[in-house]
Amino acid sequence: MKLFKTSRGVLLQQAKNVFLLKDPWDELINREQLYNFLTGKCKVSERIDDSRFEGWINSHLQAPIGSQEVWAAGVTYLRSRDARMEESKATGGADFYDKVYMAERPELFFKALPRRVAAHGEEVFIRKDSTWNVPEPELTLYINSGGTIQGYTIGNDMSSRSIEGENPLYLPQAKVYERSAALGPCLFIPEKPIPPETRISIIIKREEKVMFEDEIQVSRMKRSLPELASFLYRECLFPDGCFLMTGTGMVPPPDFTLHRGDDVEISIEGIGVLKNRVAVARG
Ligand code: DO4
Ligand code: MG
Repeated sequence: MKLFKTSRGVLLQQAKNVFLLKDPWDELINREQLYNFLTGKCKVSERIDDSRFEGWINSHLQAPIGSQEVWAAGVTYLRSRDARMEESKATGGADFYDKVYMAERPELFFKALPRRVAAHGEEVFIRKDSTWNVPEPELTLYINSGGTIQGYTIGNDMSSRSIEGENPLYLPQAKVYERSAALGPCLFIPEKPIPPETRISIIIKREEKVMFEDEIQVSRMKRSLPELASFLYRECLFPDGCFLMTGTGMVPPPDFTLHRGDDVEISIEGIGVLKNRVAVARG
């Protein structure tokens, strides 16, 4: 099942049917058995025809987030560890990435307030004071207030490699700025947890030319998804639940940096495609 948040209401897609839900987003998704709750909703909600559904998705789609915080896990795939060790070699920060990859405690960091998150189709930003920028395609969990994973979406953890590479203590500036995160296009709520074979893929295009493409399976992640969720909930309360990006397994080669106007397309099997154009904030 998929939930699409639009400025006109929430659309629930189940197989070929689409229903309009009137519930406020935060209240709707913060459930212990979200899949079962939504199954019940299909029986009592108004059906929407295909053309109305498409129209709302094309013109009124929002990121699938209400008042939740967005957090992120780092160095959960070998590729992320290796790329970061390389970029911080000259400044002496490389060991930290290896240590966190091996440690029991994962790297978790605060990523975004909802207002900094781009929806599918909106622009993501690169920083004006950064010379080396990449998208990070990440399976993103929706965890309810009780700490259990209820849904999934696609996340883009936009990152400045030049700022992070200069000093790991600059991580918050490399990661947290206007439109440094994208989520969407929907919240996917399967009956069972997402399978480990699920493929995540990315294509970066510059004027329609493919500049970088790659894919990886979720099974290549070093940690389990519930393990990441349980560390995050150890000493934090999330009354409306929260979103957790689970780390990138794909990093473009060192000579690649994003340009204004590039298109980033991230796909995750079962969920869909999150597409955003790269821009620079005005001012
Ligand atoms: O260690 C810094 C951030 C790592 C990260 O964002 C990732 O591995 O996806
Ligand atoms: Mg990341």
